[in-house]
Amino acid sequence: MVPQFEHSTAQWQALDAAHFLHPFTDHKALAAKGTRVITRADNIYLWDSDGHKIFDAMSGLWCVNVGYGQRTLIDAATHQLETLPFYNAFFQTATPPAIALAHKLAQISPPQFQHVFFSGSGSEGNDTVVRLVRRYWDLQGQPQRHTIISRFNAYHGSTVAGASLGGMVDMHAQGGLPIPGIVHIDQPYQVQHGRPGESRDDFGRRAASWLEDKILEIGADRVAAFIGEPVQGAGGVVIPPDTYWPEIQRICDRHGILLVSDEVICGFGRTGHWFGCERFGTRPDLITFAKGVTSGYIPLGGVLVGERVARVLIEQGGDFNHGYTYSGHPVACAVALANLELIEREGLVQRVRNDTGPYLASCYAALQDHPLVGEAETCGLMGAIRLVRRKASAGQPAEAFAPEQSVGMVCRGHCFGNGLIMRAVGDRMIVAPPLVITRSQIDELMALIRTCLDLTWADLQQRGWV
Ligand code: PXG
Repeated sequence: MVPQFEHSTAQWQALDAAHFLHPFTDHKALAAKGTRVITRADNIYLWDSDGHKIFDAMSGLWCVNVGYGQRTLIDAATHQLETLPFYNAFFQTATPPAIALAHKLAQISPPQFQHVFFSGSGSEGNDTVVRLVRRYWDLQGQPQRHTIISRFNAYHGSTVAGASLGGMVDMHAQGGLPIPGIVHIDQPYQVQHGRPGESRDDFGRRAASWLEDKILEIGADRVAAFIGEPVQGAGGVVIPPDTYWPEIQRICDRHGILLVSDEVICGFGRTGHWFGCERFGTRPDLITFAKGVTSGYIPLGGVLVGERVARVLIEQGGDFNHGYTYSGHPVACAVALANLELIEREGLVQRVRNDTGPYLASCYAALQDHPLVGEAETCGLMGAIRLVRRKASAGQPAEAFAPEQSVGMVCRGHCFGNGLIMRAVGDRMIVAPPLVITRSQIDELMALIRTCLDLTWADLQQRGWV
């Protein structure tokens, strides 16, 4: 008998409040309010336990790239569960799905990547990054090259190393983070750090120069690596100017520092390329991946290891004392292979680059006329709208809401009420729909977004906030 999940919403909420501690949640507040229970999904839609249909414009949690209900992924998992549900990759063993997936990832990634280290999640992937870059510099006879530079407002996961690499100050405040040897520079977000009259390109170069300032402050011979998301996702879809990443690459090259691209969100087609580094013109030494590699059907993450690092690791030999029970889990790897083959077969990367991505961009450009919209911008199939109190006019910059007004949460409430999942990050409303979304579904999304913006505007007028 397979487990049956037949309860009313009220019963689920009572059991949930009694036993389930949710991630990143005020448990007291949630227990009082009652959790929302999602019971099934198809394509880009979800249904909750009351039967409401919901437009999932966040692909689950940035991961369901091929949409829900894809038969080939389900069959791949079922077949592998029947054949070999688990075996490990320790003690000189491997399983066919893990080997085949490593080969496939080498084929679809930029040419410097020929090796992969598997983990169970993006956080574990970034723990691997920390271990790997320090191991690399030890093997190079430069153990003092220990410090990793990251950025404020970055998200690199929630393990101790992941949260330390991340630049979320609220996370650092709980648990004495970051761990030693991890430092942060400001993010390339012009709204926050731009100067009056500065062009986007100039801002991008100036923001990149903060990396060089930090390297010189620490001493280049003490810096191991720089890590960044091509587009900061959880930070609010912060899309850097096109001048930013090429300059970061030049700075890393100049000082011999490893460049790590955290592609947990940007990988596997999200930006209209297999990897975000290809969109922004960098040649990273390591790529962290997770989420879209299996479209979230089953947990899997890892690190693509470029030849610069892999050759040292392999040729110098000696144990790398790191790994996880589920490194190369055969069911997860089988699902990933089916997922990547589906992305290829359906041409989803090209579709995002040439069709749905540009279409979403044009729809977002048309949102600029809305009184609440400061900026509306996209990259591939990621979109962000900044809600503002007053729009920019006659050389005056837009006026932001006070952070304590939490206008993003007000807007998110209207989205919830209208069957749309759009995330709020401060005053930024963000989407990242499944890559299978069609033009007509983008039209449906834009109509929902407009409705929710209108309702938010009316709500804020009533509160006297605009
Ligand atoms: N790197 C990046 C860039 C991520 O976005 C991780 C690492 C960690 O992955 P795991 O699999 O350990 O969760 C992530 C995860 C949000 C949100 O609210 C984003 C993530 C996770 C949870 C919530 O946007 N990204």
